Amino acid sequence: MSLNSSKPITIFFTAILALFFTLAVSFSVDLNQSLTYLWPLPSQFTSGNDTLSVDPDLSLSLSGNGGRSRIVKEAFDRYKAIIFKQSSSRAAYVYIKNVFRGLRSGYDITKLSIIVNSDNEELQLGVDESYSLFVAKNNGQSIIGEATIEANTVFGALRGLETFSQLCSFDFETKSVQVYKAPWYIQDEPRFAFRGLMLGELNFSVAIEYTSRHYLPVDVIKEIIESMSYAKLNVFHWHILDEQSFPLEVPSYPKLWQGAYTKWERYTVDDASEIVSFAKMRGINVMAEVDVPGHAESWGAGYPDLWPSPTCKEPLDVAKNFTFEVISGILADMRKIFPFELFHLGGDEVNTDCWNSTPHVKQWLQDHNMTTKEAYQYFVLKAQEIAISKNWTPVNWEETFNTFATKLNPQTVVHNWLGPGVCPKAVAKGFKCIYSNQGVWYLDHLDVPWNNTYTAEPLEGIDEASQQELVIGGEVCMWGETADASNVQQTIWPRAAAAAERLWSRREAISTGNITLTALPRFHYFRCLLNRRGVQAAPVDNFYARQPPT
Ligand code: CP6
Repeated sequence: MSLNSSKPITIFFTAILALFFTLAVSFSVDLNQSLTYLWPLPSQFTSGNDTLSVDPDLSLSLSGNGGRSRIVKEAFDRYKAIIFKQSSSRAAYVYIKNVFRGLRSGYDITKLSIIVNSDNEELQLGVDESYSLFVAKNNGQSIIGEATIEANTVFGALRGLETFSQLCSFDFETKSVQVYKAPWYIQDEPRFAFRGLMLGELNFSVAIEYTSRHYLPVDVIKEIIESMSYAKLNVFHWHILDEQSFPLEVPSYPKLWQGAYTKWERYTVDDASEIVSFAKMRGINVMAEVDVPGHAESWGAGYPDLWPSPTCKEPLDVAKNFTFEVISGILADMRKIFPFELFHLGGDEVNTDCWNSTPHVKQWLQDHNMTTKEAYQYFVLKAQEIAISKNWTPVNWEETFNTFATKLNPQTVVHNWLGPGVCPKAVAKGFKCIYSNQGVWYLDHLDVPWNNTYTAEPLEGIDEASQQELVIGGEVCMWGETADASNVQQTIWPRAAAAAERLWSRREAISTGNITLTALPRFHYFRCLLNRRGVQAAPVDNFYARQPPT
């Protein structure tokens, strides 16, 4: 048998898991009671009582059809740096009769085997992120080795690497990295396909300090994406444009980014592409947003014709073809940057009053026999058509559904934010839905305690299995009014992690029991893990959200 063949390993895992679950049941061992410092909680796991040491020169054996994956190799190197931050290489070279025979280090785990069954590295919604992870003492007979991750895709392997890294901790007594409670048998997969974090177009302008949003440098965005992978979040929703600023380069309409705060606070096409490929290396999709027509005033800085008039700069001019030509140009250019199948078209907070008081728009409405509300619908549907023609599935904030549900393209993904109510209604009408209830999942609401974020349930009020399936997941939102590069990470974390577990772990596993016992200690631990990895996550019980979990 060779390590390259995955079948025996699968059978082995299944047998071991079956054995352990049988034991767990027959001895009434309540797995929830054994504290496991993993976040988010895997769907199935068993542990034991062994403590294993891990070689700082841990080697990677990557096999299977995905055995040449750069994504996995680079991730292994990143995780190795994280795991062994505090310990240096101490392995000894072993020679027998002057022939180099390998590394002898006295460590229990010297090799991590990763088997990736498929070489398909396309990252889309619903990609297989499952993995199994096995960490045990080598009994001298095992052909598996000490630590093994098996996954169908490279993205499952990434999730397995994250879990493996969370099992490893530095022990200050022995000054070595240890895995406690081995042997570990973990079989894991996400509950929801869409587990997002939205980053609002954050401006802090070097020049205009009174503006309400903040620009974030590319490196800061990368740090945020990196930290998302620690919590197994997988969609970075980039709310890149808004009324205050248009920072993105659009080659088809090169004057658009004159709407940036300053010429130093912009993203080139290359910057955006780099963010997308950085995210992909971490199994994270980037969903870009062009929020029309209500949050687009900044577009007119370069092309004032997009404004109905100098006194009516928002919503964009519905009466001109030029408006839709520009949207089409922006989306055509963005399509080359953003391969993810979902594209966000905004559609929120549209106040159409000034359309009525602008003579040429008023005339157009009369000519087309439309109310302003119908013109809002006309605008949103036209934008949807453009996105669909570019082979994108449109996502819209919930106001579009609330205002003209039946007219929306049936592919539309409805993005909740106004309280908890819309997903049950949207899925009842056959639409897909993303849960982002602002009362609990808007991270810029600093007064929301972590446990409210944690207990929020995307499927609340949805009982039919066929309707539950239409909730593709949820997303926490980091709007940029109150944060810039100096505090964005501590505003995102740790509460984004509370939502991340809600979205990854099985509902039964995390919804039962007293979360003070089942989640809080692990949550504290994860917060510290973020700090150790250089992420400036705020304390769990912060000044604004001090009330204890109930
Ligand atoms: N910007 C845009 C915002 C918000 C929305 N869209 C927003 C509204 C209310 C709150 C937080 C954020 N700042 N473009 C709504 C989706 Cl409380």
